[in-house]
Amino acid sequence: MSDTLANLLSETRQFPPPAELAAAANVTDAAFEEAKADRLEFWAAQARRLHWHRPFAEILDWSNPPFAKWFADGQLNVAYNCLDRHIEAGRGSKVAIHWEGEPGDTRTITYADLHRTVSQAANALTDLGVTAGDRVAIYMPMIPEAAVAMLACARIGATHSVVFGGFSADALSGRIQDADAKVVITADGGYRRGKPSALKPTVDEAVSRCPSIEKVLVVRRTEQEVDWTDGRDVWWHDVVDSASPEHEAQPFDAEHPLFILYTSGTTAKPKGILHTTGGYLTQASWTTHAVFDLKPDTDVYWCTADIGWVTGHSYIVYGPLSNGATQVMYEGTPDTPHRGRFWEIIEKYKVSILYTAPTAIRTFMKWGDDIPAKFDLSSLRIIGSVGEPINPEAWMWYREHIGHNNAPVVDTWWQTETGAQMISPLPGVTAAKPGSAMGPLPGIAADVIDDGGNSVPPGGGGFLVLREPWPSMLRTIWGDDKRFIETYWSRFGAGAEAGDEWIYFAGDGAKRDDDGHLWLLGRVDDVMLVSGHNISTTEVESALVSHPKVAEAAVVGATDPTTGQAIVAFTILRGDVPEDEAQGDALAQELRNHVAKTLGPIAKPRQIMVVPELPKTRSGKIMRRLLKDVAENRSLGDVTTLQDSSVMDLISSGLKTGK
Ligand code: 6R9
Repeated sequence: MSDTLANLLSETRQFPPPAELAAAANVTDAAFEEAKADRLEFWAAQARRLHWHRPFAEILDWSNPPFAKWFADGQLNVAYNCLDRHIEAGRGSKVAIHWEGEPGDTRTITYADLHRTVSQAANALTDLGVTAGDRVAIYMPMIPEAAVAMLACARIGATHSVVFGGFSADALSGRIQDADAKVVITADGGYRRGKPSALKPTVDEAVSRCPSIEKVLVVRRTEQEVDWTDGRDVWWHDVVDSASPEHEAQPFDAEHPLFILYTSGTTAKPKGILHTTGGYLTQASWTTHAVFDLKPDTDVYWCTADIGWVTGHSYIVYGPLSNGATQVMYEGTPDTPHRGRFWEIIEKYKVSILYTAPTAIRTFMKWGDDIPAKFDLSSLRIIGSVGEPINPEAWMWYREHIGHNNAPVVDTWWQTETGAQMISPLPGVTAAKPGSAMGPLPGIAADVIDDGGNSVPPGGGGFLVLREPWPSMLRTIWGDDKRFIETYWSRFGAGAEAGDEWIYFAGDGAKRDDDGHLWLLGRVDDVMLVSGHNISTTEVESALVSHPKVAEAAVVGATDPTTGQAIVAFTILRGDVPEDEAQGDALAQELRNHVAKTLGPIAKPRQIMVVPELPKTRSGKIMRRLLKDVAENRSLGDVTTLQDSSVMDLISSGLKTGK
């Protein structure tokens, strides 16, 4: 990005918090004042919300940047914080998890139940030879045992590495090998889209290439036939159910490794992001309390992510459970057995806090307003978004059709690397603008800088960076300190030999509006250069989605002989657009003009293609790289991280027939 991003989109709507919510909010404006007065003391106070077996004296050790140590002389146990202390406070009979299986089977799990099962699993893992510091891979469907497995590892100080249950044997074996894991915890399968989907065969194939694996612990969920390797494979119900429910949680150092989670680079080898114990739990726990305003006695919380994604780690397992929340956990897809499944679940459990992704929200828009309208969503009081920039139109739809024009929308920016939320409105404080993540949370030093490393003024755009270490920051890339420094710390500041300050940059562009609020513009590799102007794919996508006929859009910059790059847009239309209109040139022209009118003629797409689906990763991010291959008439690059690999066939065949 040579000069700053064009500041195209402007948004004047702003929605202050409902007065009642603001009056009773867990966190108020005062938090910003406290953090400003003493940032480290602010985080120390949040750390003290947890139970420390040995209190810390030192808050931050930044003597060897960019390797941070938080609360390093303190000791704690993550599982103790998520379970035992709630039971000791007399809340054992409180529901921790309302689990909803995709076929409609349900389980209600109290904190006492969860504590017992986690203790048994901790004993069983110990009997299988797992000790503190060992790595355990977890490859599971969305069943309660997935959370139990993570907590059992945390309880005994084993480092878990959760691999998304949809990944291939190659992806799984690569991750097991990189982490040198000793045990895999898996299931026979899980339910997806109305049918059992097997997991064990993938584990068998992966493990055949992983000599480090000694045991495979298998939960029975679908009762599918499984191949069995005697001596290696062990049924969960054999060893966990019979294990002692007595287990005393041992304290671990605050910097003890809690988990590794792999993020895929675009082409390179996945990076094993390492998170440790005290700082991670401090920020995951406090942000759950602050950003969701979680009231454990009255709220019912639901995060729709998969535990194979960082959102599932921080906002299904560690954040909510450390706060003693009651939450919903759902196994399957939003359209099984019908497209109102999410809303049915919200009505059934009276969910009050919902956390989901823009990709899901845009899909619901496409399916039509009438579907959520059939359900009682009045219990919802806060609705969150994560994973991608949320288009203003999708934000408004979410607020209106899901949040009954009243529930604050919290658009939360963060990354696997940041461990917990970093930039977000606070629901009782911030008057949020549709599409903006607004500003850094208290205690977070986010900035937008230009190529030269200078903060951009209001109205400017550039690179989103973090100028100070934060408690839940990644500590390194597993086994590769050098790559950690090169990837995140070498573009600006001390790592680039430009000053003494260490500046973290992980690839996102952002702009600061005239009021100083932040707008995330996607990855900087997704910025297009059209006739010398930098235009973000996000802004053009938002302009397209603001047209009443468009449900979803993905935009790429394709090489163009005259303009350098030209804008090519792939759009999914809303359900009610008739087929003949969808296929006609008139609509494409109308959409091109709409973008030109919204953002200016420079952003007018050269080409608009109507497609039935967009290629997405498992966490819902659009894979623009593949669309770029289509736009530039190239053969497709690697498709292994696609959620549904047939999507690219659909797109290509749709284009050939002129659809
Ligand atoms: C939590 C998670 C991180 C990348 C991040 C950014 C994008 C996430 C966002 C957002 C705009 C938001 N991202 N939240 N962009 N607004 N609210 O998604 O982690 O899977 O590691 O992805 O996702 O581009 O850099 P991860």
